[in-house]
Amino acid sequence: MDHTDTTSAAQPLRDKLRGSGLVLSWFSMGSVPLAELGARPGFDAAVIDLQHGLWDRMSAHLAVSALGATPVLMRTLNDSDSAIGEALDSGARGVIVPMIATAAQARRAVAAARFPPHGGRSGGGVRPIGEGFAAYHARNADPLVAVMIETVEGVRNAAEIARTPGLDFVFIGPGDLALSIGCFPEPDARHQAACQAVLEACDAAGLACGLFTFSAELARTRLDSGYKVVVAANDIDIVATGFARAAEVFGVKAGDG
Ligand code: 3PY
Ligand code: MG
Repeated sequence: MDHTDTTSAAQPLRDKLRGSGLVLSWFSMGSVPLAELGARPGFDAAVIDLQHGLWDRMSAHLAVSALGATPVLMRTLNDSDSAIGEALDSGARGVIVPMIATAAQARRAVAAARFPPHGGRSGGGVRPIGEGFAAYHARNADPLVAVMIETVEGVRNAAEIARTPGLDFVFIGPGDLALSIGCFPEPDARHQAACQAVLEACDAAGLACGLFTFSAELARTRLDSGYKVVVAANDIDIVATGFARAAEVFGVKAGDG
């Protein structure tokens, strides 16, 4: 499928991926107003995390409305056809599919996001039908698809995964990768080498590579070192550190009653 379709709703994100990269905000707490506030500074896209976040189907749908012009990507619950189709039915511009370890899994994820004849996605859903399915289809037949490499097996297969036709980027999950390598919670040289191997595999395939970053400062550093997708802020850390900082002013430490 042509990835320079100017009528595609995902095209502005694809252009940024090829240019300066994507700086994301990330939302796990299942709160529509929190996502609305957090997306206001104007990051390139907001991610609604359906894998580890507290979102249900309705709140994820409402978050897409509340975020208005901010493009939304959904991190899906898993790599099943139904999880990918359901996430896209919300009106999201694309999906980030977790725990992909093989090229066959990556190919299936891409196919699950595309309508026939390019894939197997079922047509339907409140937003697509409400918009008028023909118009929806014309703009959303080619959503952004990213797969997460976050296991030792995924790193081993990174070169093959990165060559998956129709894939927009690979996204590294550093936390799960550390668990898989056996160096959680202190990533070591093996972790660094694994991330570098994935980045190089993507470079060789001409594919953008991103990774989850836990702070804006780290996001900036990673962007400067060749990664094309980073997370500037996530709601759990922003809320937790914000309250902790306020408590410090009063000399209150975590655990004080
Ligand atoms: C990981 O670090 O494993 C992630 O999935 C980040 O969200
Ligand atoms: Mg993970």
